[in-house]
Amino acid sequence: MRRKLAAGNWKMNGTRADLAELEALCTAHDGADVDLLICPPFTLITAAAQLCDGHDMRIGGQDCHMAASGAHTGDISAEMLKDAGASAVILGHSERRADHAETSDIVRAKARAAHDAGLLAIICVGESLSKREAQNTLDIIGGQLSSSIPDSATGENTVVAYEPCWAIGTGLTPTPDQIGDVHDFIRTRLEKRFGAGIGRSVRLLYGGSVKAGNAAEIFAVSNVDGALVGGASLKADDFSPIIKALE
Ligand code: G2H
Repeated sequence: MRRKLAAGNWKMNGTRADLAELEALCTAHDGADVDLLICPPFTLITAAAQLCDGHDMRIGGQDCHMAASGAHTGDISAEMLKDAGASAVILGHSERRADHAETSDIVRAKARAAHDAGLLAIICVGESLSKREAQNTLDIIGGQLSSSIPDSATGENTVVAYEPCWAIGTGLTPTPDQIGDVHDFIRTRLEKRFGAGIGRSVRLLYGGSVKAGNAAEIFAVSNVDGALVGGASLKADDFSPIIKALE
């Protein structure tokens, strides 16, 4: 039985004042029947982790470098995230793939570094609108899965997030059938590569314009084990109903 996960991706949003939202979430959801994670910007990780200490809320990063240390100005290693109090990291988000030319090979190396540091790697995959319209969605997702997930993946250290690029921050969402088709495909691919034990234990999140109004419908889809939520995770009043819909 896979435990559900509600993960918030604050992206490049948030200063110390916004930790009040995190505090409200911590208080409201202690004892939640699902796993909870907020991934704030790097600058807030230490303070966020201290704030959440003793609560049922974990903190994660939004990226890490593939190397353990070295001359990489401006980058952060997986070990540094862990040291700052993070227990997870989002990798291969489409905004990183687009803004920083991250390939699936790079994402795989980063995920390997995350595993080595003891972090949960949330590996994102998703097709562009043109690929969806050309009916190439499953080819794209299959390729991203093969190249982005390292052999070290298990159900404990890896989560896969399906985030169609055209649904991110746009207010557009795929139909439940479209989400189900992709999630079932991902599950089958994981089972084929890693065997039934690991393949069935990796949690699959949907991400892309999840909000209170569509969460229940999305969570009812087969092989959806939770959500990676961007805009609607910034305010406790927006994220709380999504968490409740998952419980
Ligand atoms: C997709 C998602 C969070 P949003 O990027 O990863 O963002 O919910 O704002 O579409």
